[in-house]
Amino acid sequence: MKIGIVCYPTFGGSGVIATELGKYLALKGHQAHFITYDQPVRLNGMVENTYYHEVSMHDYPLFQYQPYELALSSKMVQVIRKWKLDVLHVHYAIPHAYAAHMAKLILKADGINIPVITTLHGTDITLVGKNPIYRDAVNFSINASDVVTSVSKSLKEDTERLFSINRPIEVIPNFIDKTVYLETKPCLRKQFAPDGERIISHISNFRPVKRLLDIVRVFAQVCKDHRVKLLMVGDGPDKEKARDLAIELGVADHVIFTGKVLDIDRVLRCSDLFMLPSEKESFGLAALEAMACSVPVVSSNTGGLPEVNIHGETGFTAAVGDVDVMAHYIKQIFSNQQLEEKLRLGAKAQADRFDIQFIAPLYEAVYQKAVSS
Ligand code: GMT
Repeated sequence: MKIGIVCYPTFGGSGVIATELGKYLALKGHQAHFITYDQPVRLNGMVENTYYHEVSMHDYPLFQYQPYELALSSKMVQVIRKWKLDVLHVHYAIPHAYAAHMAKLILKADGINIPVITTLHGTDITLVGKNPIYRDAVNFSINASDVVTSVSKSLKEDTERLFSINRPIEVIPNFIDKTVYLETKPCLRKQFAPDGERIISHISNFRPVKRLLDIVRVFAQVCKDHRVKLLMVGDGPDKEKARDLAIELGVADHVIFTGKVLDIDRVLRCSDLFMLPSEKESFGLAALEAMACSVPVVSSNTGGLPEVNIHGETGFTAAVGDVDVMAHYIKQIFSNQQLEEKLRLGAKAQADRFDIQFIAPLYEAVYQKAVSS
C-alpha cells in the first residue's frame, strides 16, 4: 500500500510514533510517504520504501503568520496525485486533520477519493484542541475524517467528553520496537554515576504539563536516603526553572541536563527508575520506552498513564502533584531488592505487550478497511 504520513517531525511522541510506524511498514514492503516541514528526527538516514516530501513555505510581507495549513494541503494534493497514494494517515489533529480534509475535497473534484485516517495523540485534544480558539475546527475535522483512532481509552473518553463527536473512535495504543532495546551499545552508567549512585531519569519536552519541578522536589527527598543522580533528558521552556530549584534545594550537583538525545535507549538502559509526574498524559510513550529497558516507572495517575504504568506491577502511580507519595515509592523501590526486581520484570513484560509487531497490524487493518469501503 502507498501510505501518506503527516506528522510533526520533532522529538514529540506523536512524531516518534508516526515515524516508527512508517519505517516499520516500509520494511514490510509498503511505501511510507512523510509529508511535513522537516525531516522527521527518527527517520535518521535512508530507509528503503520511505520518502520525505517537504512542505515549503513562502514568506510574504502581508503575512503576520504564514498559512502552514494551506501549504500542507497543497503538498498533500501534489503527493497524492503524483504517487497515487492509497491512504492519508495524519498524526495529531491540529492542523493536520483540517488540512487533510481540505486536500480530500480538492482531490474529490478530480474524482480521486483518498481515505483520511486521523490519530489523536493527546494535547491536540486535552490542552490545545479544546481551547475555544480552535475547538470548532478541530471538532469538524475529527468528525470529517474517514477513520479516527486514539492512543488510549482515556484519550477516547476525553475526546467524547470535550467535543461533539458523531462517529466511532478506535483505540490503537502506542508501541515500542523491542528489537531496538536488544542492542548492546556500551552502557553509560559510569559516566553519569561514577560512584555507583542509582540513576533516576526523565525524558520530555520540558513543557509545564510535564511538571519538572515535581521531579526535582521528589529527587531532593530521595537524595536524603539514597545516593542518586537525576538525568534530565530533553529541552524546553521549564529547564531553567528546574535548574534553579535544584540549586535552591541543594541537589544541583547531582542533576545532569543532557540536552536532546536521539538514542534514548542508551540513557534508559543505564537508568534504575523513570519519572513521569505529568499534569496530563494521554499515554506516556517515554514511560513505555523506559519499560522496554526493564526500568520501573513512578508516574502520576492522570489520563492514559494507568493503562501503561500498572500500579504495583510495572512501577507506581500517584495523584498529580503528590511529591511526598512519589518520593516514598522511589525510596521503597531502592530499599527493597526483591520489589525492584519484580517491577523490572513487570515493566519489561508490559512493554513486550505493546510491541510494534502486535500494534502495526491494527493500523494496517484500518488502512485496508478504509480503502475498501
Ligand atoms: O506533550 C508531549 O508529550 C508531546 C505530545 C506529542 O504529540 O508529541 O505527546 C502526546 O502524544 C504522545 C504520543 O502519542 C503520548 O505518548 C503523550 O502522552 C502525549 N502527551 C500528552 O498527552 C501531554
